[in-house]
Amino acid sequence: MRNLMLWGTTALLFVACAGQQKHAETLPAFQNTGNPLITGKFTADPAPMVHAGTLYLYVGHDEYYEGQDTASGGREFNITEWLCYSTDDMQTWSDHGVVLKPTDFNWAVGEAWASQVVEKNGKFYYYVTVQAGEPYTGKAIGVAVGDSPVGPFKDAIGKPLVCDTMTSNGARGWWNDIDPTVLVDDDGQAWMSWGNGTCFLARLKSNMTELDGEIRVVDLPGYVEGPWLHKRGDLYYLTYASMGEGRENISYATAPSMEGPWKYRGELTGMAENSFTIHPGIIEFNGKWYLFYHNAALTLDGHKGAIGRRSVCVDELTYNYDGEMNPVVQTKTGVAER
Ligand code: FUB
Repeated sequence: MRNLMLWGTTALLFVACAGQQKHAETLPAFQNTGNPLITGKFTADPAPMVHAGTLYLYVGHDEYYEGQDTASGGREFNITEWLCYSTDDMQTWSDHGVVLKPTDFNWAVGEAWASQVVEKNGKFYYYVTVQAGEPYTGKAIGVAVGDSPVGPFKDAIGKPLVCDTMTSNGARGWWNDIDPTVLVDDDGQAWMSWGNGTCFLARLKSNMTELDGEIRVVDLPGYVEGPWLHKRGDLYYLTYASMGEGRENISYATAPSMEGPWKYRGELTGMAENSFTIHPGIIEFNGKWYLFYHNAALTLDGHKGAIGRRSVCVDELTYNYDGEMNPVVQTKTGVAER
C-alpha cells in the first residue's frame, strides 16, 4: 500500500512538472540585447517582483492608434492591458502575455496606467491605476488578487481601493489617485504610496484590500508621480518621477522607518530619451539591484517612440557606504551579457 502511495505521489509530481515544463516551453521567449529591454511591443511603467527565484516584470502596453500623434490632454496614451514577462537570469525572458485589463474591474472604464504586484501569504495582489466609471469619478486605484504571479487575477473588492473623493484634490485634482506602489515590511505591515502632484501614503490592513487609518501626504521636492517603495537593510526608499528640465527625471528620499521622516537624497537619473515621463521600478535579484524605467527610444512597425509609445529598460543600481543610491546612467547596453 505504502509503495502504491509513493508511486502515485511520484506520478502526480511527474505530471505536474511535465505540465509546468510544457507551459514554459510553449511561452514565447526573447533574449536581452540591451535597452530597450522589450522590443516586441511598446511598454511602460515597469513593476518588477521576485518570487521563488524568478523575476516577474509587469508593464502597461502602450498601443499605437490612428490619430495618436496629434492627440493631447491625456489622449496620447492608449493603454488597455497589463502584460507580464519573467526571467530567471535577466538574459532569457518569457512572455506571459496579457495578465489583467481594466475591463476586469466592472466599475472601471479603461486606461491601464501604472501598477504593481506584491505577494503576501501566498496570494498575489495586483494594484492598478484605472479610469473609474459612475458612480466614481476620475482616476482610481483598484486591487485584484490571484494565486500565482501570472494570474488569473480577479477584482478583490468590486470597487476602488482609492477613488477621487478619498483624497485631497491638490495639484492634479481628479486624476491625482494614480500609480500605486506597495511595500510589505518585514513585520508584515503593508504600506501603499501613490499620487500625481501629491505623494500619498497609507497603511493597508492585513487583508491587503483596505486602507488602515489616515491618508498622509509626504512632502518631496519636485514630486510629480510614479512612486516606488523599497527597503534595503534598515533603510526605506521612496523613489519617484520628479520634474527635470521640462521633462521628468527620477529622484528619491530615504527614511529610517515608514513613519518617516523622509529625507530628500537627490536625483537618481536624468530624463529619459525622447520621453516626457519616466517611471522607476527597483528590485534586488540574484545578488544585484536593478532600476527598471522606460524611455521612448524604440521604433516599432514604422511608428517612432512618443509620449504614449514608450519602452521598458533596465540598468544596474548600486549603493554607496551610507545607503545612498549612486546616480544611474541610462545605457544602451543595459544588463545584457555579451
Ligand atoms: O502610463 C501612464 C502614466 O504615465 C503613468 O501612470 C505615469 O506614471 C506615467 O508613466
